[in-house]
Amino acid sequence: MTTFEAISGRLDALAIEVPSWAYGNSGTRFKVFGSPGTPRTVEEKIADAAAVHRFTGLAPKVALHIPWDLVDDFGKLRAYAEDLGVELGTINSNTFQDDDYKLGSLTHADPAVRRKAVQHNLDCIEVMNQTGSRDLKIWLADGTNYPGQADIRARQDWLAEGLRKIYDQLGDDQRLVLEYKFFEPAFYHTDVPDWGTSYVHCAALGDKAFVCLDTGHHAPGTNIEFIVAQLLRLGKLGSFDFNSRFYADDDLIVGAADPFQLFRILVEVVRGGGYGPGSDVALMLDQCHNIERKVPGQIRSVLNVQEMLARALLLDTDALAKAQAEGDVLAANQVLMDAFYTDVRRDLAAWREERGLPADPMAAYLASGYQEQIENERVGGAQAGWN
Ligand code: PSV
Ligand code: MN
Repeated sequence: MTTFEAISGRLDALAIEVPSWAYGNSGTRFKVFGSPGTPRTVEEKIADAAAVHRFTGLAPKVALHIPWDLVDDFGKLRAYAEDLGVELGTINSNTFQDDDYKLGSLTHADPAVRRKAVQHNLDCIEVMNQTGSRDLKIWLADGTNYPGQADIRARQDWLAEGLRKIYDQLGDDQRLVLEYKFFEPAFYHTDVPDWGTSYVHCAALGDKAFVCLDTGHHAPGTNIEFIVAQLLRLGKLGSFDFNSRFYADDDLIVGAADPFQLFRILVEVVRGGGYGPGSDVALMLDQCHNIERKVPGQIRSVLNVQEMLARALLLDTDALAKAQAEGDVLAANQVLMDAFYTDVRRDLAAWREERGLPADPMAAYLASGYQEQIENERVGGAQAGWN
């Protein structure tokens, strides 16, 4: 059995990217509840993200969504973030909230709409040049609701053409990550529904294109760790959007619905070289806090990732390989479960203290007065949300 002491140094490499929109209001189609202290500006979102990093030491980057986080001067925003101790991360383009995109964006039958969607992504690359971001993340709401509604084959060709135009404008150190999702908002077909479709387009584009895996974007029961293993094997896993779900794309706190699944995913991440100083895989969150407070919601999320990562690192890979080679089904399963069932919470508390972090980041946040401060200060103005 591997000891915590043996793996504790490896935990230092954990750097999670939090989404700016997690700090804004969100909800379902039934209701979006406001909450006291919700940011009104992108600067306030970044301040909240910086608080998560201050208390946990785990979240040094914030992902932005354009146009939700559009500002006049991204160089200034970058300096603002850096002063607070965080960097600006992935730039998410948004071709799903404009009336023109009702029937598609990069896959729309009208070339003018396709051009507009391409141009928006090129504008996002310009933002990346100013923020110093590496990744452009593209998720398309494109799809249809009824059989026969559109030419699903032609749409793949238009998609390939549009992605090529975007890809060709990437700088040498920039990447495109293409996120897939099996349904919603479209209910019959989606133009990038699965990892295979994303992989096909990324492989055609070249070595700066990668697949983005959002854990909430699969049919129930899908073996996500297998997809992780396959994409790492192919060298095409670019990033994660971590969240958890009970039913569809619930965007709940990571590890809340199924901690064992999170563990199994992280085991394959570690095994496949997707974690650590040599890896370019971005560990991002994509979450919404509809009813819980948002900053502690993010703190809980990053702590859950750290906890399951520690358990994944504790896996006795030699013992596992031996049992697998011997075809010892029960022993192999036991080795895996031993790591999963290991309670690392006290060890992690000590690990944090050794690094000058609060042993219990959640308690430290709640005692810090930050929540009361933002609730008192952020009065008036329009609370941020998905607009
Ligand atoms: C789509 O459901 C998605 O996962 C994409 O990443 C979007 O950009 C994001 O949600 C917004 O939260
Ligand atoms: Mn996502």
